[in-house]
Amino acid sequence: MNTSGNRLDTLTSWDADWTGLRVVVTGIGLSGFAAADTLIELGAKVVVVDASDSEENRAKADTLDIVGAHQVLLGGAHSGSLPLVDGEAAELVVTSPGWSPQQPLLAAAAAAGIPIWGDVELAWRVRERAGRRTAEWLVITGTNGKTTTVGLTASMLQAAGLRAIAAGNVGTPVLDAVRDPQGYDVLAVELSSFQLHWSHSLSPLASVCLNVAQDHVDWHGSYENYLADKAKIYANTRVACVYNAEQRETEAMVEEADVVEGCRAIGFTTGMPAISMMGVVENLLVDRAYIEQRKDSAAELAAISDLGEVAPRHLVANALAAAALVRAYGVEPAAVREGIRNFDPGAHRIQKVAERQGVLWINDSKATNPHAAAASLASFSSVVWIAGGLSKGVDYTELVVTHAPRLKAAVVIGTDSGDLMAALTRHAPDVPVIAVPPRDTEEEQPGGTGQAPAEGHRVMARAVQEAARIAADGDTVLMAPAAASMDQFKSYADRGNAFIEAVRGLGEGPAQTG
Ligand code: UMA
Repeated sequence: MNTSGNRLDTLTSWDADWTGLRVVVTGIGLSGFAAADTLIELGAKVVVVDASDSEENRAKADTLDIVGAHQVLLGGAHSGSLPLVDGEAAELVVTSPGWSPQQPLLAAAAAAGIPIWGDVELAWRVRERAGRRTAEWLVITGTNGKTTTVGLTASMLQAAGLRAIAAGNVGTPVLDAVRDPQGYDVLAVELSSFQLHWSHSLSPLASVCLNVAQDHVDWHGSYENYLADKAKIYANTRVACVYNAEQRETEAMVEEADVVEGCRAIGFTTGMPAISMMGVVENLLVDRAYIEQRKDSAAELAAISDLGEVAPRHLVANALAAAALVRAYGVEPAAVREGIRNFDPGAHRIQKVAERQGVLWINDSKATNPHAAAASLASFSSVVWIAGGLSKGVDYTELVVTHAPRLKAAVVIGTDSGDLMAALTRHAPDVPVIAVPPRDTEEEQPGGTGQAPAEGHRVMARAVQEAARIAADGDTVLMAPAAASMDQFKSYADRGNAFIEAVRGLGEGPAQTG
């Protein structure tokens, strides 16, 4: 029986008594390292576990040893059972988001009744600290558009003269933002479904779930579990729960959420806004939620053209969601507009790479699930589609059925693309499919390392050559894989860069015909 419950209940600020708390931290990646480092600084007894004994992890382990970790256990042998901390059972596990609940160590902790927090839960608990400002949190989730929206939100806050940063799943662990010595007025926090699963007591000022579609089914066990974790974004929200008025599921999540008394529901739509919504009127982004005369008028926030030359509908929706969050904090319309104008959407999102002999080459490596790939496929009419990767257990039927008519051919990469291949064969039988095998023996260098990233770049080069053979004037070669990248690349950015490199390589000489 675990008796630490009462003690953990008192741990709600940096200045609480964390001394000697026995904690196992799982993972030594970005979030695990930040969690272990924080807990050590707080005086806890920390054991860190990670299945990978890589050189990078060993260097991190050395650093944690120096600052005072009790023990760092690297290698597969350690991640199957819960280690003791200084000879006694752990009182708490703080996990990295990539660790799924089915992972044996976490399953053992749960079975023993030991509480499991994510790094975000820990960050929430330590956000208040004597002598430092406490940042408000605006939290963002959704299957797609999180990173863009969190960037837009931070940009609008900064335009209002606030000290703000985009943190969380976007890349900077929330604990790093919380521990920043200068402190922040507001944090724009991107939360993945994994991070939400391991969060329990967050009470943000405003929250949004941008949209939902199938993703990460393998981690969560089912789509229903995934939705339930996404819905946690709204729990205990204090001022505004922002939902997508064009997707009923997100509104239902708000209706069912347990929020703080007085919290409002604010919708966003790319059409005409009803009362208590942000929306679009004659190419203007408008607010009909936070103004007094909302019954019969709306306030102009920005023009759609402020979002750039081409503003696809989902980008307009993301900007409206971000505006709804910052307006809940009290940011003025002028700063919303300036924040939009200052925002750089970043690479790898429907990014034009080249136009050669009438063929448009587009990198949408950020399309890591079918929902995101559908949005980019819909933007082009005759497509040679480069797709495949880590499927994460999603269903490709709808994507293939909907977009088969625009496919000239599909070039399939990835080590886990069986379901995608099957969907293409079944629902797009007239579309030629070229499979690029994961390991191309012809190109394997003797003595090569065989490491995933190098292999990925070779596979992408071959896929681009195949696409170049098929594409003709008027076609678009679209790399929108509808799958994660980690089977063959370091990240979606690495995959995008491999594509860009390969396309540029085509320009340097006649396309090879393989
Ligand atoms: N590990 C194990 N056993 C496991 C799983 C992982 O030992 O079963 C170890 C790995 O060897 C590695 C460490 O755990 O050393 C990695 O932990 P992690 O996968 O949680 O990754 P972090 O480096 O901590 O990065 C995490 C997020 N990663 C994931 O959720 C998978 C990053 O989001 C996030 O930017 C970072 O925290 C800071 O908050 C990335 C992501 O891919 C971008 N997110 C997914 C997405 O956007 O779809 C959810």
